[in-house]
Parts: sequence; C-alpha cells; structure tokens
Amino acid sequence: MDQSSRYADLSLNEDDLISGGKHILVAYTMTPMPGFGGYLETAAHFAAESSTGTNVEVSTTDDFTKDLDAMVYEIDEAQGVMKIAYPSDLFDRNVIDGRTMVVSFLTLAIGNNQGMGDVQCAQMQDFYVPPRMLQLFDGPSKDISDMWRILGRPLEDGGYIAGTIIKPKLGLRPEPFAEAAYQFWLGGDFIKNDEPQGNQVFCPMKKVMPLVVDAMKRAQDETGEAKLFSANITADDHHEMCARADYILETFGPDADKVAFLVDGYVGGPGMVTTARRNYPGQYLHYHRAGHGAVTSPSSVRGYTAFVLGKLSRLMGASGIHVGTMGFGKMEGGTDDRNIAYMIERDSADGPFYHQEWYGMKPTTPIISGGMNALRLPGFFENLGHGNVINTSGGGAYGHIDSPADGATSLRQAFDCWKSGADPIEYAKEHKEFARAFESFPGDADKIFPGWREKLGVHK
Ligand code: CAP
Ligand code: MG
Repeated sequence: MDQSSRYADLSLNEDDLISGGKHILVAYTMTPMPGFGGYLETAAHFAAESSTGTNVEVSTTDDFTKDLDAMVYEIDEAQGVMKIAYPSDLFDRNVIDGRTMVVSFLTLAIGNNQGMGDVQCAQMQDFYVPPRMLQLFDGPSKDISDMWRILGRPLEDGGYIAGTIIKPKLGLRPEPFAEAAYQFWLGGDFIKNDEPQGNQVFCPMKKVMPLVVDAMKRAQDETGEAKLFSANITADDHHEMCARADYILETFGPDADKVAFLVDGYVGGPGMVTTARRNYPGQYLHYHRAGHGAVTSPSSVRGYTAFVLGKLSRLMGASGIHVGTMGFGKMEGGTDDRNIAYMIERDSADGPFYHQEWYGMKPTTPIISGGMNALRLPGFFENLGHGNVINTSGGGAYGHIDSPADGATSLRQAFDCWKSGADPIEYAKEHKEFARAFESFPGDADKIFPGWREKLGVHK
C-alpha cells in the first residue's frame, strides 16, 4: 500500500523544521527491496513503521494520531538517501523526571525499520536534535577537564592523557595484574580494564582491586603524580553493576575520585550506560564500544554509523567514548573519522548531514585506542589537530622492549614531539624511550619513518 500521501511531504523545508524546533531529523541511506515499491513509497512505509503506522490503514487512527506521523521530507534516489522528520512528542519520557531516553529514539528510528520486507537495507548516517529535546537528555556529568584537574593540568587544553589497557586481555591473576598496572603507572597517567575484564574466577574483583589500589598509591608516591584508573563495571543486572561500582569506590577510598567507570556500552545498551550515568554522576563515564562494528563497520549497510554512535553516547552522558584511530591504528576507520571527535567534543559542529549546536552540554572525550604506539601518534595528532584526548595503547605500552613505564613515557614523548613541531627522528635522538619505540615496533618504523635505522644509528 502506497502511504506516501500520508507519510511523505517533499514540500517541507528543512530550515523551517529546524527553526520550528519540534522535530528530530534523521538522514538515512536506504535501498528499497527490488520488486516492491518505488523509492518514495518505500521511504514512506519506513516512516510509517517508525512512527504511527504499519503496512495497512487501521480504523483506530484519528486526526491527533496523524499529527505524530514521521514525515519523509527529502529523498535523493540517485544517492540512496532519505531524510525523515520525527515529531519530538513521539519519543518516550521518564515517569520519574520527564526526561527523554535514547532507547526510545533507537526503538523507533532504528527499530522495526531494520527488518522490513520491502527495504533491502537502511543505515542512519546523521541526526539533528532540537534545543528543547537536547535539554531532556542527561548528557555527561564529568568530562576531560575533571581528569586534567586531578592530573594538575590546565583545565583548558590540558593535553594528552597517556593511557593503557591491562594486557593480556584476559588471563592475568591478581598479583601480575596489579604489577602490570604499577609498571605502567611509573610512566603513564591512565589505565583501563580491558573491555572483558571484570570478576573472572581467576581474577576476582575483590582480590585484584585492593592490589590495584596499592599499586596506584606506590606509583603516586614514587612519581609524585596523580594516577587514574578506569574500572569495568559492565554487567547485565544493574544491581550487579552497582555492587561493582560501590565496591570499587569503597576500595579506592580517598582516591575514589581518580576512578572512571568503564561500561561496554554497545553490548550493554543505553539502559546500562544510563544506570551508570545516573547512579554515579561523580565518576567519569568511559564508554567502550566493543561490538559496534556489527552495525558501524564501513562494510555494514544497516543500523547506524560510528559517527551516530558517538553522538548518541554524548546524549546518554558518556564522559568519553572510543572513536577509533582514524586510520592510524589497527581498527577500521579513516582520517575523516575526526568528524566524530569534533561532534562529541565541541559545542558546535557539522555532521555529514546536519549542523548541531550543543548549547553547553558537557563534551564527550574522544578516546583513542586500538593498535596505537608512540610511532603512530604524531601522525594521528596532526590529522586530528590537537591532543586533548585519552589514548589507551595496550600493545604500544606493554610491547615496548624496555618496560611498560618506558612505553608510557614514549607515548607522552610522542605528544610532546608533535606539539613542539619537532621532527620525530631528530626528537628520537634526544629522547631514549621514544627512540626505543622504533626498535620495539620496527614494522611501523619502516613504514612511517623509512631509513630510520641509519638516521638513528641502529644496525641490528
Ligand atoms: C586496544 C583494545 C581496545 C580496542 C577498542 C583492544 O588494545 O583494548 O579494546 O582498541 O577499539 O582490546 O583491542 P591495543 P576501539 O591497544 O593493544 O590494540 O577503540 O576502536 O573501539
Ligand atoms: Mg580492549
């Protein structure tokens, strides 16, 4: 049934919709299933199924219902792009405080429409949130300035936070786990649990956390520097999540403000992220996105993009989210992914389809992770244009041939090298740990700095 007379109005003007402030606008790539309807007809059915309709007219629809119809307001059939205006009143509100929720946006805008028989595929590319709706999302309670404060840095442009992930990903018992943390903290700022680390039988949380606290104290005493830990509280049951969080805060005691809470936000979902955000607003909320590639991989034509995930995480209240390495690390992604960082860290930014003003919502820190090491960082910073990020380099720290501490120092030196505009080879001649990163990761060195052996006098 062609519903385009009801769910499409190509005369609607996007600027009017934006100035009207009563719609969330969404841009999708969409391909109709061959043998069904035309592009506009399929888009209209998509909008129906994503708002007030289904595949047939129903007798119970009244005029009020129609005011809530999602409307296709633009299509570009050649590009396979459609834009839909969703009335803000479609979205669910909390009974406890009237706020809105990301899960409601997802269940409509990326819900049944992902499995419709007449739609071959559709993927959300961007969305625009009007000012009033923006006020109704939690947004972050803590941001990178809270970390810079603890680290004794300027609260503006406080710079690069050198981090790692306890590696191996799984398999360390409490004592070697804490030792790995201590060794990195002798040179670095920030350590996270790897995303699957929690309360495994070989490394119970109530055995390992006290040892991590002791490691943090010893490293702080030895270096005279504050240290940060991102503890994984991911769990299916929010009681379990809160039990972990409460235990961790109690165990860190006077250093509890130095603990971020890590949540595997993609697999856990907006409910889990919001449980952490609302129950522990005093802690930096670290969103790990393991699993997101199932829908965001450039090879995916469904779900939503990594850019959309980043923007959603800021609405949920993530203090920081992994945004990939923009082609400089091991994970998928390219240099243009810097637009993800700009959208979540700035108060005003352009997405692929929509400009977004954030009206003072706290920023979400771009967290850079995945195959990074000191050699790859200068190019990364040059592409992004700044170093106000948290970088977690697991292999880049624990793979340094001298020590995790030297690995950490090499990461920090990589930032200083870029910031000062120094030539990395010349910089390496004056900075041992950075120079030894060349020998630690010779494959990268050969690729990024050809001829480095002769220039640095390394002959083996
Ligand atoms: C990185 C990492 C991160 C991924 C996440 C890993 O380890 O700990 O989870 O980078 O990817 O498990 O691979 P390495 P993203 O530093 O040793 O690569 O940040 O793109 O979500
Ligand atoms: Mg990991």
